[in-house]
Amino acid sequence: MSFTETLQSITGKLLADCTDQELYLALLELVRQKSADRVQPVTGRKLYYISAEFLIGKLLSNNLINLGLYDEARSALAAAGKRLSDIEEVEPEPSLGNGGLGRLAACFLDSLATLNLPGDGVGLRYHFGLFHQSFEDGVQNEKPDPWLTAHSWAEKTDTTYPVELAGKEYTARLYKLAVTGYEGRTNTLNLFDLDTIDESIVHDGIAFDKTAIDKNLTLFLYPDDSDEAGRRLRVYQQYLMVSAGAQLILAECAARGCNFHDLADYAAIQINDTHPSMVIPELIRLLGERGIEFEEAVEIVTKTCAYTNHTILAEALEKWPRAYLDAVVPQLMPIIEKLDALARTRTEDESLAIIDKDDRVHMAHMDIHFTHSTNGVAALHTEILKNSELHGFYELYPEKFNNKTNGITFRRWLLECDPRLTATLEKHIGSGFRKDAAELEKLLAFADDETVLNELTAVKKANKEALADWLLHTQKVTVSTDAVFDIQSKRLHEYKRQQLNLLYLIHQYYEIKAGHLPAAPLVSIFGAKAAPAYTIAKDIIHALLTLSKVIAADPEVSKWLQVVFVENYNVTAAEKLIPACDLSEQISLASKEASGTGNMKFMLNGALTLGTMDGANVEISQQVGEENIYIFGQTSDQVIHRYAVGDYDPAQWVEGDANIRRAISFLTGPEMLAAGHAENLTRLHDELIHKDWFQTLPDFNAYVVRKGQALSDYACDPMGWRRKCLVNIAKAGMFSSDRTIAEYDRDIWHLGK
Ligand code: 26M
Repeated sequence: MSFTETLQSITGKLLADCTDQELYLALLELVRQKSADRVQPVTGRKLYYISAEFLIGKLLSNNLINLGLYDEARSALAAAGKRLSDIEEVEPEPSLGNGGLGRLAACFLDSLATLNLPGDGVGLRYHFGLFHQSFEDGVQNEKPDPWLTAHSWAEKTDTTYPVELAGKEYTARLYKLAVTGYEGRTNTLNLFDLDTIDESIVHDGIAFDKTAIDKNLTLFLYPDDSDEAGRRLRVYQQYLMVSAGAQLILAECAARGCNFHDLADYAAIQINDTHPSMVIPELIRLLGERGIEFEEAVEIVTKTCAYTNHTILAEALEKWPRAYLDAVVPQLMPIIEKLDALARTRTEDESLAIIDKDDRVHMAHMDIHFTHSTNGVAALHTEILKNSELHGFYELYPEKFNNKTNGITFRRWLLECDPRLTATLEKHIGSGFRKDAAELEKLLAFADDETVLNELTAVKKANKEALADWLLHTQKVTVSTDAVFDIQSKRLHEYKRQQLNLLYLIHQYYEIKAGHLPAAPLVSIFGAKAAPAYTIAKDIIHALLTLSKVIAADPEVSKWLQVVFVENYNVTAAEKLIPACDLSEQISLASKEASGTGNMKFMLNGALTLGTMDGANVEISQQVGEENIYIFGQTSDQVIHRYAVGDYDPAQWVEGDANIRRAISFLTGPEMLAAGHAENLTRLHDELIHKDWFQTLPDFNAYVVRKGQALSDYACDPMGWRRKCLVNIAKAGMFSSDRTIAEYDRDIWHLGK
């Protein structure tokens, strides 16, 4: 049967007579059938990647590409007068993650299946993903973001497990979502849910009754910052995930012949940050029910589990008050206490204990003591863990610590999102890079080939036109594709320093007014959601939206400068923004961004990085060489030292530097107050002058200079610029998540063996 015939046999009518919705459902069904054909039996060790977030994004095109059906599907639809891109619009995005951590989990699933490794995900089936963001009166507004439609990728199963929360029994139901690799096998993303969830209890945006657990437990993915009742709900969610997950793992292993004493020969469990850490005591509890003594259970669990740390930010490291855990998971507390006692026999250092003197349970500490591997997510991050944040643990268990620099799947972040670049690469270096990212280096042979460089320029221009179209249709803004497209898209956090970019833009506003024109016009594009309770983050969004209005209303400045804040930044938006970017903003305070993965996506799509020596920027810089990246600012050592001394005083920088003073004062000046809200602007102004916790001001001048250099290179040396872009694409191979997964397998998992 031809592709058209197969599809018509599903729809029961001619493709030309189908709506986009009907075609979407038919393609979904077809992909399901083809994915099922690629399920393979498991032998030896199988991975369970357990994570509170899987930011999978839309799946239709990704699955068609991985199944090798994309071109066929597109032509069959075109022959019937339909466009695949229109059908893509029908699919709602599953935004089941906050940002990098969740997207990493999704990239890892793709690479596991592509490398033919047995590796499933374990998580939660949230009814709403991260909230939908809209801007009203210059302020972020949050609404539910539904993705579960009558037909969705996650299929209901008959498998259920009992889970006891606060002494009451609930029933966790398993849903399965097929994950098919590129020319690879099909694995499973296992998502748990309760049948009793009631979406109708959501009111006024994303508010809901927090007490009715049976109705609300899996309603929402938690934004990474929330109130007291929300934090308590997180413990409920986490235990639902790990208890159902652990029962699933034990059942699957038993079905393959495991007697539980040999669990580590059947399963490897990767704990993605501390959200799933309760899987450790839960497995010990379940093994106990199956007749295994505490000491042996601890050994088995330690051999089976490994832990990944994704941040050094103290406010993000989970420490649950014992009272919470006593209330929600009383069955785990005796085990956690025994683990704490056991850990205390290994060290006298009180700071390494699981339960501290204030009766808080440190989830990361439990992970490090009772798993066999702790890894950081970029070289610098792992060094900081070993040398400062987790130094005591490193002294106790040096053999457990290792680095696994993050990566991204090139299927979604090159083949799918940038078909123009993919085709151009293929023309010159063949198609080997599709399976082996290291082959991108072949492009270096064309570094001085003007024809190739011109083709890359044409690709970028076409992608910028496509983005301009999309911005016009979705955001109602017009941008000039002759300008430099400068993009900062990522979660809104003070440590990521969108406020540094904001101060730069104000500085440029003044410079242009004074007749000091930049080398090139600039379109400065932001995409970012702020956690609903993160006040200053929301103030930064407000300041950028207000500045955007002020500049747009000023004909003198708007010829040279435009600020665009894209509403509801998500994976779908990222796929539009990244291929069109000239300059990628990666300007976190050195030492604070564990890795970053957006930095890799932009580089792969031929953008140049303007960044600090932080996270994986350090490795990007090593790969491309310092002449092909714009680095500025304090080093992580300088930052860590400044924090240690504790003498940072932003007021001194404001007093000592007229440009800084001018830029900050503008926030509460007449232009901004006329266009925005005094309360938000004043709060941000005061925060910068009195706290500036992430040291924006010491990096301000270096940032202005380096960004000026980038703009002038772009304008004055276009061939030199494009050559740098080529080197970035060619050197992106090491940031493929295939490389990352191969390293996890080699050093930690040993799958299939
Ligand atoms: C929460 C509230 C206020 C400020 C910060 C947070 C917060 C920060 C980090 C919460 C959780 C955080 O860590 C988890 C996380 O998402 N880490 C990200 O993981 C990615 C994948 O490894 C890395 O690329 C990112 O650098 C890292 O921030």
